[in-house]
Amino acid sequence: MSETHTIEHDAKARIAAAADLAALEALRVEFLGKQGSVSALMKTLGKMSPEERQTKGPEIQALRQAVTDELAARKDVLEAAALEAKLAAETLDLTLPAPEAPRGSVHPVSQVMDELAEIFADLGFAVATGPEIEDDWYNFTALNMPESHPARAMHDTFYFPDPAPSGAASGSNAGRMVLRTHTSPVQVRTMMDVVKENPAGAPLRIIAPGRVYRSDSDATHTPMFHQIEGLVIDKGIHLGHLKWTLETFLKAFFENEDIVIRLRPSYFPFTEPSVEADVGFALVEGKRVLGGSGDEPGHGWMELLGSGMVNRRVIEMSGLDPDQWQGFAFGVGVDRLAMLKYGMDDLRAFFDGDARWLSHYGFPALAQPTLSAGVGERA
Ligand code: 2NL
Repeated sequence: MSETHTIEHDAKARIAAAADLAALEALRVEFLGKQGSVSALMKTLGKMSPEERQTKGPEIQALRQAVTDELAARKDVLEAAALEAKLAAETLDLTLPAPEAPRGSVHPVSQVMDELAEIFADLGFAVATGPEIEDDWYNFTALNMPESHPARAMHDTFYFPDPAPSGAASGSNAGRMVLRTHTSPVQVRTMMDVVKENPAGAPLRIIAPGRVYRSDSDATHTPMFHQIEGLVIDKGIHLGHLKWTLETFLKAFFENEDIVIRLRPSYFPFTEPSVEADVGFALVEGKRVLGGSGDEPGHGWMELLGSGMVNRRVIEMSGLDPDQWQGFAFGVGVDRLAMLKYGMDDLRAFFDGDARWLSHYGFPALAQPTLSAGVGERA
């Protein structure tokens, strides 16, 4: 056998036996590298006679091509095998559960606020927010509570010590800053924004949820608590609209079509007439179960929220014409709603930050309340 045949035979056998890409690369250097055996043969061409080169030339070129092809073919096979091995070693089982990790929970107050936003969004209400440190005017005066009004004392307000820099007449509360005692000032601000945008006025449907503050602390009162107020302004609004809205909201919130409410005359400076809404309950094994008229034997009425037709003086102070625009408003404690719906009996535990309480009463962070899935579902 000629030398080219010997080399080709040897190369084919060893390339076929190369176990990995590194071994194959060593063979490439051995045959085709600068000092390689095929390269050495190429160099002999120069010293040959033209006749010899005529026959040996193509033979050596063919050898070089054959070895190159063998190397490339083996490389493809080895690379495919390497990829297969890598894929087999690196598979991820995407059906495995996520690893254990610290998990927070959504506080029942946040959950209830989300539920309320969802329920009222469905009724066409937008969510309005505003400052917790309020100007005395927005918190009281604009709500028909002049300085002499006993309701200001009724509210046990946290006043800031210094008058606001804008400077009001001394000896007056005007310009004084307070921790807002209700979210009504948010609604006043929203009405005034509407007038700024449109001096003739425009209809409005908002809820104003958030923190409010009163200097009051006992088993059933905390100095900070959560309130949600609702306000509808339009033409020809009457108590019937208020009653339907409250009934519809409470049925959706408690996920109970049997909820019955009773409106009872009351007094708030910012509404006229003012009505308190009671919700009927039945006593079942000593526990209050909401639903049905409270007038049946073994039933009763529970005071739940305050509301009324917006006082025309409030509409006027917000810059709207009270002969054109009417409205209703209501206010309810969010903490109280959460306790009633989810069965907590101690308000103070809401603000202790006890991790065991939070993991027991909290909600999964990824479970957003929706009307279609049920506003109060835990999973
Ligand atoms: C309660 C009762 C209420 C309002 C809040 C309101 C807001 C504006 C105008 C008129 Cl801008 N009213 N809000 C009305 C009636 C009752 O809250 O028991 N709160 C704890």
